[in-house]
Amino acid sequence: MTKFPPSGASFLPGDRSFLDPLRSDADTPAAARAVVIPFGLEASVSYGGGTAQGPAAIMSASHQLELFDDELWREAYADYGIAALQMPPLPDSVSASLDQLAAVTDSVLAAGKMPFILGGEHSLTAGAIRPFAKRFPDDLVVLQFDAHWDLRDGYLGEAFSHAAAMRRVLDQPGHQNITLVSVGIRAFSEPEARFYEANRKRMHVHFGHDQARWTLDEIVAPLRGKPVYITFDIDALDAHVMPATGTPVPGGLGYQQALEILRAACNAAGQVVGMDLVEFAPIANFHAFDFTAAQLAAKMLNYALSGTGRHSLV
Ligand SMILES: [Mn+2]
Repeated sequence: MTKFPPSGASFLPGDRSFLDPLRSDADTPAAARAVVIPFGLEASVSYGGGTAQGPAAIMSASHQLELFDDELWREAYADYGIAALQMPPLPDSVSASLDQLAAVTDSVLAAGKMPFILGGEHSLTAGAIRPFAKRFPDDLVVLQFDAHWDLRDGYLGEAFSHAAAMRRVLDQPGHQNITLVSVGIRAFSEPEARFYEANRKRMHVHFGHDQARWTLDEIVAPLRGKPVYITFDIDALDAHVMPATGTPVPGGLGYQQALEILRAACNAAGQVVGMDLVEFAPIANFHAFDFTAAQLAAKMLNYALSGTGRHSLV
């Protein structure tokens, strides 16, 4: 039996956990189905920094969110329960950090709970995904929201760079059946384009420049009935909605548009097995963006674990 919480980690007390400390499940973290893992990895940043502070800013802004979900028309968190972990200090190297995260994610899954990692830079997904690849070797689908494709085979000498995150997900040793669905992509290099051309069987992409032609049905078709891991790089959102990120790119998703796709994805998936929200880099004294990131995180949990029905007023 795997130990839970995993060794070195502990449950955060209610007043430092996710959402309002006065929520009804604040004293029963062991019973929670969702486990928030704050993981402020920041090692391979290529432009603006600050994502190490992302998890703490999201956690603290989450205390200001309404517990009542405006679409589900109830305090949706109570359907599933939320615990948050205090992680041990990060090791020095990126690869040791990814090993640590893979071990923690594995223990959360072994306990029958859904891990939700708050980053931190996108390279963390390459570690987080390992236990999922092991458990769902035949049909795991990774749904990526991102401005960048992250398909480089390493960047600036770092194989586990944030710019290589999805490449590392797709080349998990022994796991060549992972499918990648990418939404909002609008900044990538020629080698990444060529990699896509050579791997189209495993990849579906919805480019930013094509937004007017996207349909929800088309985006979620590969997810139907499958185990789905959602990785949401916050720079998928348009830079005017979310400038608090290291490498913002114009021409991205609106907030409600992102929710609409998330809702459809959670509805289509056989099961959402895990999630991360990465690359949030808070801007000091500009709390609107902390709140946006926290609200997005809460919506992801509600859609994944509580349902996707709208305004069930009966
Ligand atoms: Mn990314």
